[in-house]
Amino acid sequence: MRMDNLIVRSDCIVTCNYNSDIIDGYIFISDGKIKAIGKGDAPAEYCDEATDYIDARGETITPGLIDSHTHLIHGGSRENELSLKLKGVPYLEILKMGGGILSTVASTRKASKEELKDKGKKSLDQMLIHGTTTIEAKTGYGLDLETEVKCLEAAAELNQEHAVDIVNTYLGAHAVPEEYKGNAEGYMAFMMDEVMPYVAENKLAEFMDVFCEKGVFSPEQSRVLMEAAKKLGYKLKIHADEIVPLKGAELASEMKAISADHLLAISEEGIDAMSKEKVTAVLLPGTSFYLMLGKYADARKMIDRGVRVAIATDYNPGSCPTENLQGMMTYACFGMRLLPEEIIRAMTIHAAYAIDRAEEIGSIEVGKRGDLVIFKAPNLDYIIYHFGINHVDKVIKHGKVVVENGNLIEGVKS
Ligand code: IZC
Ligand code: ZN
Repeated sequence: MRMDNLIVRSDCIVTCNYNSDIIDGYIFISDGKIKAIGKGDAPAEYCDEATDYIDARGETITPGLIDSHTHLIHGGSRENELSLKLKGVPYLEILKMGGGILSTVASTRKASKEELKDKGKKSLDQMLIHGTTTIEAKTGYGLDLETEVKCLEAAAELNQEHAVDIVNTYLGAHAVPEEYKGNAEGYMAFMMDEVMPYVAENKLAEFMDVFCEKGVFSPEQSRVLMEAAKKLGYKLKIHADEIVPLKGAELASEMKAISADHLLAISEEGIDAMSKEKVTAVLLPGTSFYLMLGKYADARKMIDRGVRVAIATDYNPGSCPTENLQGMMTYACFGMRLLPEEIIRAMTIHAAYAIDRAEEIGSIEVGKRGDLVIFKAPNLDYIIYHFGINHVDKVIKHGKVVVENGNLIEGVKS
C-alpha cells in the first residue's frame, strides 16, 4: 500500500511546543501524522518517489489553527440589528425584545438540515482558507429537541464531509425559548429530562455548555444544569462573566470544566481558581470589538497568574459574525496586547486544551496529526504586523494539501 508521505521544509517552523519553539528544518508526515521533525534538510531515508515535497523556505509554518468557540450551525443572519447597536441598544436589551438569539432560533427552526449544512459548509470553507483546521461547534439555536438534534446531526455530517474537523457541544442553555417564556425552570427540566439524555445516548455531543449571564441562566441554574450534564458523561464548558460579573469562573473551576469562555468581568478569585484547576480561558476579542464594549478580557493578567489562555472567534450571527480566526490575531495583539508567540499558542496548543484534544493536535510534534498552515510571511511577527489580509498560502490537513495559494482545493476531504 502506498503511504501518503509529505516533507515540508521551512526556515521558520513555529512548533508551539515549548521544548523546540521555532526551527529551521523539516517536517515529515506519513499516513496523516507527523512522523519526524528535525533541523535542516530531511534525511534521505524519508525521500523517495512516494514522497511529496514542499519547499516553504521564506514562509512561516504553524500548526493548523483551532477555533475553540464557534456557534457554527444556525439559520439566517442579523444585520438588521446593526443600526440598533449603533444607536446604543445593548446586546441583552435586543435579546429581551425577542431579537438576538431568539430571532436566530426562529430562522434555525425553519431551516432544513440540508439548508443548515449548505450554510455551515460555506463557513467551514472560509475557516479553512484562513487557516483553521479544527473547530468546536455549539448548538443553541434550536432549543427544542428536534431542532437541536437537527443541528448536531448537521455538524456531525459536515465533520465527515469537510476537511475541517468539528467537535460538537450541546448549548441548549443558550436562551429560554418562547414556548417556555417566564418558565426557565420548566425549560431546564425539559433539557435535563429529555434533550441531554437523548444527545448523550446517541453520542451527538461531547461537551455541554451554558450561557451563564444576567437575564439568561443564573449561576445557580447553571450549576444545576452542569451537574446534570456531568452525570450523563458530558465534558463541561461555560459562557462566564462576559457582561455582568457573576462568579462564573469560580463555578467553572469548581465543576472542573474544560473551559470558561469570555471572562471580561472575571474576579480576582476567579483567575486564581481557574489557574489552580487548569480550566482553559477561551477569550473572544472579536466579540469585545464587535459589541463595542470598549474593553477586552484581561488576558495579560490571566497569563501572568498561570491561566492557560486560548483565543477563538465566537463565530455567531449576533455578537461576532466572522469565521476568520487569523483575523482575531489583530484584536488579541492590538486590543489585548498579547505577544505574537502568546497569540499563536492561544490559537493552537491552548485551543487544543480547550477542546480536550491536546494529545492529538495543536503543536508540531511527533505523533500529532499532520495539520499545518503555511503562511506567506517570513516570520510570525509579520503575520500579525501586516494586518487585515489573509496570509495563508497552503493548508495541510491530515498530511494532504487542502488549500493551495490561498484557494480551496475543492473535493478534498482529508
Ligand atoms: O447569537 O448572539 N453570546 N451567544 C452568547 C451569542 C453571543 C450568540 C448570539
Ligand atoms: Zn459563544
